[in-house]
Amino acid sequence: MASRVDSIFSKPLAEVADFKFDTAVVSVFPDMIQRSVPGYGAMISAIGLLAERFIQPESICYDLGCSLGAATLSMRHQMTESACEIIAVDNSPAMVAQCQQLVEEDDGLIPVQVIEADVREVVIERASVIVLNFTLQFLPLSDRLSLLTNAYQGLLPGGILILSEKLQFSDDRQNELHTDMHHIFKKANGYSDLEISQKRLALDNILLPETLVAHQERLRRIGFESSEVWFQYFNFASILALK
Ligand code: GEK
Repeated sequence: MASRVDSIFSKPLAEVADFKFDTAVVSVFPDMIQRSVPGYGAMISAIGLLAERFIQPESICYDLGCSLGAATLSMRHQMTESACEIIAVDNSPAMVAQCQQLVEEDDGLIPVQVIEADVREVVIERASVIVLNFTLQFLPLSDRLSLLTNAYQGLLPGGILILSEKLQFSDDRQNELHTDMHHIFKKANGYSDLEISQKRLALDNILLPETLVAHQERLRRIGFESSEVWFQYFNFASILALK
């Protein structure tokens, strides 16, 4: 799919509404996420490699908050285990429709089901790999424990959770530094100050980052044996949690 260039926030808006994963966002999403999330492409590639390492026979890989299925397709093309499938879930109808089309156009052999649903309502079972690539951060804080508990319970022994999130830091100077560096990253990728500040406002109420310690403590309380950061670029990190 030829992704259009993201210019959604390029004109001054009288009022900046909360960000929505709608048709306009879907049409520019690959460009938007590449230019906004430091290390996104590297993480997507590595998710495929991790899935290949941890896939178990006759198990399921879940991509929760799949957007256009980048992690799904990366896993599909790396895994050689045949008797398994991938379930990709998103609650944005526009994302799901486009993801479904991309999966159909893709030549991978592993079956992929694309489901329009809220990740909080998905039954997770026989999972060897669960991916939450920048999705948990959009859920209310009070819903995160139950989603991750559900994920833990649906994982097979030896299964993994890949949890990528924008991070907050407990030290104010670190917070400021990483926020600045993220903006410098976006500017280097062609976004203007206006685009950066309007997008930031649009995400203010809906993207709620937590600290690494908060993530790791919750994962430990749920039962994950260990969780470590395997990738970080400024305030964007990915955690690998082992059951
Ligand atoms: C990628 N993982 O390219 N239920 C289902 N989906 C949800 C929910 C929910 N409750 N809340 C948000 N989403 C992708 C990128 S984007 C991250 C993930 C970003 C979905 C939402 O519709 C969107 O598609 C996705 O989570 C977040 O690897 O844009 O920063």
